[in-house]
Amino acid sequence: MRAAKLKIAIQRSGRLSDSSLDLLHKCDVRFDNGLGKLKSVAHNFPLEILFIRDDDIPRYVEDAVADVGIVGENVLAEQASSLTRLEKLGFGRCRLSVAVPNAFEYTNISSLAGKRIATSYPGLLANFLRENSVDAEIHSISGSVEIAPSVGLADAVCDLVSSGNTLFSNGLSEVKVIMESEATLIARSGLNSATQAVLDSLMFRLRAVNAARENKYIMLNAPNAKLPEIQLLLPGLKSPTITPLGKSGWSSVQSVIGRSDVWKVVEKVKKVGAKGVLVVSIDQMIR
Ligand code: PRT
Ligand code: ZN
Repeated sequence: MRAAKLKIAIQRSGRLSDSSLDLLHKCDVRFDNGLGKLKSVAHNFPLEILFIRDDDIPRYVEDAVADVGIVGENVLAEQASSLTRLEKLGFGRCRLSVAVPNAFEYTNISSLAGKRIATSYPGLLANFLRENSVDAEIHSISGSVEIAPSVGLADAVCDLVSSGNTLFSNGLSEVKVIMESEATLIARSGLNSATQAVLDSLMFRLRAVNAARENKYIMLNAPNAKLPEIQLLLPGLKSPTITPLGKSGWSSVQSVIGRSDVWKVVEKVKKVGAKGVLVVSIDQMIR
């Protein structure tokens, strides 16, 4: 009997492609992904990777052509997809926002009444306008939404924003965030038990990689007299590892800290008397 393979659909070429590939590689799944490839089979894990357009990913998963997929929450919401969201993946972060030309006199969302709004997200925009009882005209376009006001096609836009540079360089100001989004792992229901087991194993790795990304490993040397203070600053997973150094009266302390706390913690341990502080990345972390 052939071993079960899990089929994952990821974006072929676009903003989510590199991070999706990177995530699989960090999970130690090895495969070739030559340019233009539509499909690849992993060498060391029972996974088949399908490379497709992001908008088609939910449909591929619904139709059981793929078992799981990586796609932006914005695409799922626009397609009103009811597929199971297994895990937020922490990349492809953006927001769907309404933006208006700088000269537009905007006070609140009622200012959009009677206006033409260009968007590639007509479903989400329509819901938003309905929920806020604003009657506006939606112009559905598939790309270059940001130029619609300057060419006279619309009075406002509703588009994805990450850095805000595109809006800025087109003389538009973001006035209302409709939704926040990030890449998400989705799955169809009803996987057979063998395929589910492969998914469980991939999820185990994926969560370990994600947890690791949020944390750093810190190592430092400290005078023994300062250990109680340093221990309070470095709670670690259980408690820090403390081992004596060759030099008497000194110890080496090792611990895991949140990525966003690194600089704050490093400053504090330094003040308390730590020396030789090293901060390193973690590949996988299992709590
Ligand atoms: O060809 P395919 O259909 O697969 O790709 P696509 O062109 O439809 O999508 P792509 O690759 O542009 O985006 C894929 C996914 O990335 C989106 O569905 C979002 O989930 C996510 N994402 C994250 C973004 C952005 N950030 C983003 N900034 N998608 C698009 N943008 C665009 C936005 O539309 C605007 O044109 O980038 C511009 C704004 O960027 P900033 O940085 O100037 O604000
Ligand atoms: Zn697309």
